[in-house]
Amino acid sequence: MKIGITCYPSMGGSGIIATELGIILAERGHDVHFITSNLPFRIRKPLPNITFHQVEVNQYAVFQYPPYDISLSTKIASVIKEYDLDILHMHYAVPHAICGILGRQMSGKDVKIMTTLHGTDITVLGYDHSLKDAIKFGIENSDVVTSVSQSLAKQTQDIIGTKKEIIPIYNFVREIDFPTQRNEKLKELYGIASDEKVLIHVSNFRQVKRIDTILETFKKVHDKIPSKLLLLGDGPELMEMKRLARDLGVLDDVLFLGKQEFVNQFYQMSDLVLLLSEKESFGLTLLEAMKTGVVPIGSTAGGIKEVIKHKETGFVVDIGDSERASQYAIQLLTDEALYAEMRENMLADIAERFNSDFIADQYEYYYKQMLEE
Ligand code: GMT
Repeated sequence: MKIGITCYPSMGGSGIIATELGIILAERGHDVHFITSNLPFRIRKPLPNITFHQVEVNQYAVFQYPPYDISLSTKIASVIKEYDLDILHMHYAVPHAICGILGRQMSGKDVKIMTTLHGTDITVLGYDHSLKDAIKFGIENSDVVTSVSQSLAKQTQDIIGTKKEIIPIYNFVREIDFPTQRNEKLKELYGIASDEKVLIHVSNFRQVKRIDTILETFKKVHDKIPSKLLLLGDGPELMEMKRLARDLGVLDDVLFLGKQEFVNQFYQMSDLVLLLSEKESFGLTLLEAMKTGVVPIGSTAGGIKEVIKHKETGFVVDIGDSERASQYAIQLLTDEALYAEMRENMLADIAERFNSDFIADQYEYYYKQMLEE
């Protein structure tokens, strides 16, 4: 099949999933065309059947807001025509689903469109009245719509008010990128003593991530157990969270490490991964850490409770409940047998439910189904 893929190419879960899926499809022999503003950052090696088509945005002085959406649609139309695409796979509803439909119309070809919803395109932007109808249009005019969790599928129908079928297909990790292994030596490199436990959180530091709850949880753990908290990522909450860490008296033991490319290495020195968000359609960071072998504690938000099986592969707590999160963390960090049992369950569950080939098969199945219609 000849497949065009559009996503946000910079760091972020939706871009990672779109790129990794494209790589798997290319490895399976499909012709993959990324139509994006920049080269997706996970493409690090030459792959013969992957082509990158850069969207160039006109910066003409009259434009207060350069028309990325129009340029993207035009590029999509030209790639459809030049390469005779069969499928367009648009990741994230805004503006990509809508641009896919416009691009198809401009091309005059009958290319099939799959849209994958990732999270805030529905749970945040779906409440914005300047966008809601456009999102609905994008969803209802796509041939197949998928979401990264069952929770997001349900929320989409409720928030957007559509009866369109939304098919949940979970995210996945490329096994090769996140080998299950520990690397104690890295702790030394970051000045972490060998007897200290390591907690990790990776995000874009927005309010929905509730890093305040992460810090409050860490404070309670730190009071009982020698430990460090690794915070990876950057975003609007960063300065405020540094202030909070100082107020809680844990600043010296919280390592603000900024954006990092090789997150897998940080997971390899971690004992627990925390994701206590207030909205989270899936939480790809959990899966990456879990595949590495790190046991998770998440919140009940969105799809997190589909990723973590409570008391079986990790723990889930109510949003904002740092007390309960710290109790579970202390339990896991002090009871080796419990930790080992959960880790084993977790690795087995990931291999079964979030296996990259198993997930790619599902996308391929719906591609074929669209073409047969
Ligand atoms: O919607 C966002 O916050 C950005 C988006 C992204 O591009 O990383 O994150 C969403 O998509 C990820 C990949 O499917 C999911 O793992 C994240 O849970 C989801 N974020 C939220 O729902 C807040």
